[in-house]
Amino acid sequence: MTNDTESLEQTDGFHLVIDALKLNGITTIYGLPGIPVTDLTRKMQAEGMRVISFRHEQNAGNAAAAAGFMTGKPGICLTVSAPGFLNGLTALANATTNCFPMILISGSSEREIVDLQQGDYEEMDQLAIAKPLCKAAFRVLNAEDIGVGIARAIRSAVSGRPGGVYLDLPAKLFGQAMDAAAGKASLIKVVDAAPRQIPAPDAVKRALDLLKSAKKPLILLGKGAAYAQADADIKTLIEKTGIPYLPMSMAKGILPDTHEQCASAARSFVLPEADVVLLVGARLNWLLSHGKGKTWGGQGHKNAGGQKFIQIDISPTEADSNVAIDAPLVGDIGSCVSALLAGMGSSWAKAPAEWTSAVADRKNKNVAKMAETLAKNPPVMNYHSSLNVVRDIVKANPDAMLVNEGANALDFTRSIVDMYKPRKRLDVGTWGVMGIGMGFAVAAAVESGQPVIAIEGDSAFGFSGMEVETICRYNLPVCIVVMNNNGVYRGDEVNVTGGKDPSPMVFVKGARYDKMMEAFGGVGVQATTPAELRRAMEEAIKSRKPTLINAIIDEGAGTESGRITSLNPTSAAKKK
Ligand code: ADP
Ligand code: TZD
Ligand code: MG
Repeated sequence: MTNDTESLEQTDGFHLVIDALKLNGITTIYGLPGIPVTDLTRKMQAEGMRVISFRHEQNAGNAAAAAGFMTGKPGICLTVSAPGFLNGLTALANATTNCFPMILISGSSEREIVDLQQGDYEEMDQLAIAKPLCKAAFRVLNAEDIGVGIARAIRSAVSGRPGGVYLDLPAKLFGQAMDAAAGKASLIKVVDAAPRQIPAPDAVKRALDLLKSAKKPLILLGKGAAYAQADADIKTLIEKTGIPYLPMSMAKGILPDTHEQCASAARSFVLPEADVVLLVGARLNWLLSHGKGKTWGGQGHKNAGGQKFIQIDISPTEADSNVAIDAPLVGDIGSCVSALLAGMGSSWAKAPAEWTSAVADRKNKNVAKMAETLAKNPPVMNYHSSLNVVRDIVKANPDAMLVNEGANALDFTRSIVDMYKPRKRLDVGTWGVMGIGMGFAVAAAVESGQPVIAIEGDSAFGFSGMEVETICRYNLPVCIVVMNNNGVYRGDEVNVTGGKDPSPMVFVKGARYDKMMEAFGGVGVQATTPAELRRAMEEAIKSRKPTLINAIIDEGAGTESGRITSLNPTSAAKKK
């Protein structure tokens, strides 16, 4: 028997996976080889894909997530079964939490043996384990279904609220042969993977009516706004209305942080004072004190501050998650913002001058105070004197990517280092997770081609530090600055018992992280002064050589948990 699509040539599962990804414009894979995906990585490279091979799957997964955020296409992480899969799973769950599109593709062991729990090599029911931790999870058993499996994974990752998707590919699938023409015909090129979602006209009107009534309006930009790539319309909205705005950490740079309407330096003034707040791709989660409490001018920590909220979000169930949302605007940010602009027409009144000048006054005062602090040059570097250098370097290199993790190293960098362009800042995100550093840095370099500056707490760096070898192997233009204060939050704690073990919070004193980079052929520098740090960073950016600068920071300069000390539980038990 013959039919139209039959030919003499054959293809197999390996090639159908590769062809399906390439057909959908996916040409870079972040992963770690081993049974059953070793040959897949080789064949991917042979077929012209870029395969970035990591030392630990969590870092490959974080790289895929960052790629997803930067490009709007799902980043792909490829792992082996059971332990490799589990190593990648934290990154998948983190991507889902951050609303970043990624697909974790893991090889898996023989279904028959796994399902009877007969003890296969790396046996695990991966699909069942992944399901509650991501947006969607699929398994493909037959080669002719690979096209559908990859199409469903792509759509699930990027449509609606983006997130992580798991795709389970059992070992047997890769070797399955089928007719080449039939295989080609089985592949799907996904059309309009993230369709626009136009907001309802009555919802737009409700939002505009509320905004018009505001005496003290405020716009809050979240990382959803950065992800949406609607930069020009967002800028027009802000400038046309004259409303002060606050960028969340990864929304920094949608407009330059130096923009006159940026209210970051007056955050604690504008949040409780505002009467109408327009949220653009930002959830009222813990990062915004759940929209209530003192931060918002509420009496106690459960009391709302009385603000009215307009919330633009693609997820229809986000509104009212923490406080009442008066005007939900459900749709994609591009469509919602342009609908607001269209509805405003040409005679929209600017935000009241009384409000905008009060915000400007407060901001200017705080900026002047900060400038004084930054100009100080204490004998041992602290967060301010070192980050003052980073601030200048980023200003001079606005196209560079900035990766940032740690506690004090995160909080001070976020507030001191201005960003000038959208989607240039990648950080610990919604979970405040340590370990994203080197994975994000690799993806930032690979996806943008620009120099990457990674500002890392010494503890934070330790979670993914082995990837300095990956950075050297691929010769990526990454400059890591380890803010070395000898510990978690601070380096000066001692064991209160006087025993031999150190405090749980501290590391080896005087550790030379720069030598780690030298071990793999990169440039290592120890910097004890701002001048040394500046020289080393300038050289790293110019040379584009993998560089690690061990920046010595006063070990007493940090505070416990940085800005979120209050989240530490304290005992209510009465003590004698
Ligand atoms: P941040 O931490 O910066 O405050 P969040 O991660 O809390 O930001 O919020 C991002 C929000 O953006 C999520 O609720 C998500 O549903 C939404 N979002 C993501 N992409 C889009 C988009 N293209 N259009 C509309 N909303 C989006
Ligand atoms: N583990 C994971 C995966 N994520 C976390 N957030 C933590 C542990 C707890 N944690 C923080 O929240 S910040 C931090 C840890 C361990 C490290 C802070 O130390 P650092 O930064 O050296 O990175 P500073 O500059 O010393 O504060
Ligand atoms: Mg530290």
